[in-house]
Amino acid sequence: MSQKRVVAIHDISCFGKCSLTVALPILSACGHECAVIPTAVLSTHTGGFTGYTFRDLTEDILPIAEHWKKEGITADAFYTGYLGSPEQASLVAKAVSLIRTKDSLIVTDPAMADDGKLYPGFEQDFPGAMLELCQQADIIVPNITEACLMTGLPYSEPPYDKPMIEMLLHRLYELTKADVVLTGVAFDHDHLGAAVLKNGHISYILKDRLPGLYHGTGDVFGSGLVGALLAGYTLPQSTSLAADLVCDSISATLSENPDRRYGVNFESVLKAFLEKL
Ligand code: PXL
Repeated sequence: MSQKRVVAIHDISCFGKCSLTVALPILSACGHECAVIPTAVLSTHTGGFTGYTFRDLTEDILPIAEHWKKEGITADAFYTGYLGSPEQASLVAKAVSLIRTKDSLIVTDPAMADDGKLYPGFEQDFPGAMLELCQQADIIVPNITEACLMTGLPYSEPPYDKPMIEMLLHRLYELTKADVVLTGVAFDHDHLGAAVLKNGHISYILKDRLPGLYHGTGDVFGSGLVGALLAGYTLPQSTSLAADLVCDSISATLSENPDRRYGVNFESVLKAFLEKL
């Protein structure tokens, strides 16, 4: 199988292990080429740090894609994540349209919210912009909060019941026509995982819940998912492999780093992930 090229479109948070500093190492370790369109450079992510710098790269998004287009550079897949504004979401959609082929796989994580709240700095217009970006995707990877914001269904705390999860999955499919990997699914206090809707079929991938909530696990999950998909695994199989990568990363972090803002030690468990691929 020839090497796959994925374009990761996220910010660079210089410290805090999320977005591109997670996508690049994980996708490269999987053996895929990972080209990037950085959308902003922040000194840290916005989840718990204050006073972070933010260098906006909105003006570079389209010129990068236009240059690649001229050079004939294209990609097998696109993986988009955290974006800084509604304007960036629409420019990313344009950039992807410019360089995609009809066979490119587009995976969109509408990373914008968690625990019932939008991330700092985002306004109420952001979910609509992310929904439009999701409409271009083949696979979307929202958490429960993001799913509620994009569908307009009310957010509630876990545990959930199947009718609520399946309603979210079907509403998201109706709105985007994309396959859905819904994360943060929990039916009891001891298990946590994802629900996958593909071709009208729902699968649940639930793992033992670990103590500790760490920043950046959504990006470890998304990167593992894209890595496994490009290695030829099905969507439910890739979801399970990515969920294991997150669980192993959290286990490796629990004893050594209690500060959730610093992210997880995915580096120490990548070898085991790759052995399964
Ligand atoms: O992991 C999502 C993410 C990525 N990038 C930045 C963030 C966040 C979540 O808060 O703040 C800058």
